[in-house]
Amino acid sequence: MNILVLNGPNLNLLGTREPEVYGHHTLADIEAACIAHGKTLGVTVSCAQSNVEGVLVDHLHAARGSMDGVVLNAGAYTHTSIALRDAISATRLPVVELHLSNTHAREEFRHVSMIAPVCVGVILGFGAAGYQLALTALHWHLYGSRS
Ligand code: CA2
Repeated sequence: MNILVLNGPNLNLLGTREPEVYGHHTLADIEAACIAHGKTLGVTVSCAQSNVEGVLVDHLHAARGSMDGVVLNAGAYTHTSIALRDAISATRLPVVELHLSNTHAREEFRHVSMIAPVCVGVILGFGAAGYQLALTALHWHLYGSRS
């Protein structure tokens, strides 16, 4: 099984600023932990990050045919991007929406997700551990009923 962990804008800055909101882990730490957790699940994890909306769309398109599912932290594009929503629908892959912070406990504009309706589920508020939770959830979604 192949899973893409895709991160959106500004998440390359993790660990450098706002640790009270996003924690102390860098994106490299999180990606390494995802790959290691994937091994315990028997999953090959690939990671990508972009600050550019269209590049994220391209990653989703490329995932079709090569990946079994996607863990997506779309960052602020979560709240604005119909293009990402359409790309998720187009891939027909199961996508888990993921956020480090509890977006519902923050500003009102973060309470809205354009992508949640086309994702299989949402995990938020558990910091970096959320990525492992999302991988486990996606593994369960794909194979849980068979194992
Ligand atoms: O909580 C999350 O994971 C978010 O997706 C993070 C986004 C935010 O726009 C979403 O509402 C919730 C922002 C990521 C910004 O990351 C930074 C990391 C370090 C320093 C500054 C920003």
